[in-house]
Amino acid sequence: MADLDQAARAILRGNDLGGYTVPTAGLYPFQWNWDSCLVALGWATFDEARAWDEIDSLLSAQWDDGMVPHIVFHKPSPTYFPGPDVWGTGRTPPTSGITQPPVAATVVRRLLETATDTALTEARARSILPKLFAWHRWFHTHRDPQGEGLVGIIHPWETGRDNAADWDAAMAAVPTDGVGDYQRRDLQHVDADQRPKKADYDRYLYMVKHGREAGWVADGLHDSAPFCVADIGINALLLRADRDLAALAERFGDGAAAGALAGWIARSEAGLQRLWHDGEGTYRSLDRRTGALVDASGSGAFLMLTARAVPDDRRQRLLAMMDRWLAAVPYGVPSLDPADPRFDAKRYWRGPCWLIMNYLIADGCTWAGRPDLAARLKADSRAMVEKSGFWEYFDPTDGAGLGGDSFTWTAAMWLAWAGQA
Ligand code: 9WN
Repeated sequence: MADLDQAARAILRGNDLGGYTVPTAGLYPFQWNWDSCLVALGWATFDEARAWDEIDSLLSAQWDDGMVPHIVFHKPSPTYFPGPDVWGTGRTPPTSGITQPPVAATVVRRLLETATDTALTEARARSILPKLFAWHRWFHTHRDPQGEGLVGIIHPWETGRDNAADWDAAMAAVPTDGVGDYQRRDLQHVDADQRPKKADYDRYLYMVKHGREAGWVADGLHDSAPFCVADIGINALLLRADRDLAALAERFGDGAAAGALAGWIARSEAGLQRLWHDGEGTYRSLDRRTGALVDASGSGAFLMLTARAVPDDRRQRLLAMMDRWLAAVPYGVPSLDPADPRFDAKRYWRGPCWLIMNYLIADGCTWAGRPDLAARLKADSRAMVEKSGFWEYFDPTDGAGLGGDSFTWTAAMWLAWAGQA
């Protein structure tokens, strides 16, 4: 649809602060990690060089140990909390102290596949390969200190699925001592019933305080953090990205990187199967502090299809779960099992649909031999945008737009996928 294509491009241009795109003005006035990578796919549909700038600007804030931070505070803004002073990472440019799902390598491989300017694309992909490899190595060493084939996250914000029910029990164990008074900014932009609760924020801030007091030194944090979960979503996306990075390393003749990646891939393939919950027929995150699988079935599990990591018998059961969820709501994929009593159609990652998740999961459905499911997710994504516009997320019961408006990654997913034939 030409009008919506044009509107989507205008959103990207409007949220462009010069080499990087903010997710939406006001609510998120900085550069976010997985947003920027996925948004590069949207830029590439009409400006390939600008797509690479998006990824380069994110990687320019990479830490010396390899971590790529979840927020880069390129320019100050008073409209978001917590800002650089709360994170206290002491970096230039200022950044947060945690990371986000590593989708960069997957995006880069896709940009290579769809390139029209091959020379530009090859050169720019080759130039960032060492940075991507260093980031993946950071995950596999600092976040998997025992070499279990599962990386741990030390803050729900690292998963990108901030207040998912997956974290409820692990969050309940996080203290709030010493957090003090603070003023949230998100509630000045979005209704409170669409955002995480105060009890969540108190704990989010306690975890930031812990990291700050530990000097954000990667080595100890995995073991000392008050919260540590092997999230099914980030582990699946890391495995997928490892596969994509290995393909890139081979293409550009980096045998050493390809060899290391092959080792990590084998370890993750084995480690991830330990997250299978046979009773429910799905994968679940693992609480590293208790050693137990979490007590919620969330949409992160479907990313195992995106990772191409589900053996045949398990695949049928996981797809049956998706069929059941999609039969329960007119618009998919909901972020939590609609049959879960905690399902909340409007509250952020506890029910609503996200176009970026649909895009990633649809790719997995195609791999799993279910093009009908991939088509349903694309049609639902298109219908939600046509009905409501380019919102941050959508109510799965009626397709209403939620969260921030004129949202960059929703516009990007429209341009790269949902709005196209
Ligand atoms: C915290 C920017 C980000 C997304 C996350 C989403 C939300 C931030 C917040 O917004 O998280 O990182 O303040 O709520 O959950 O996936 O990257 O769009």
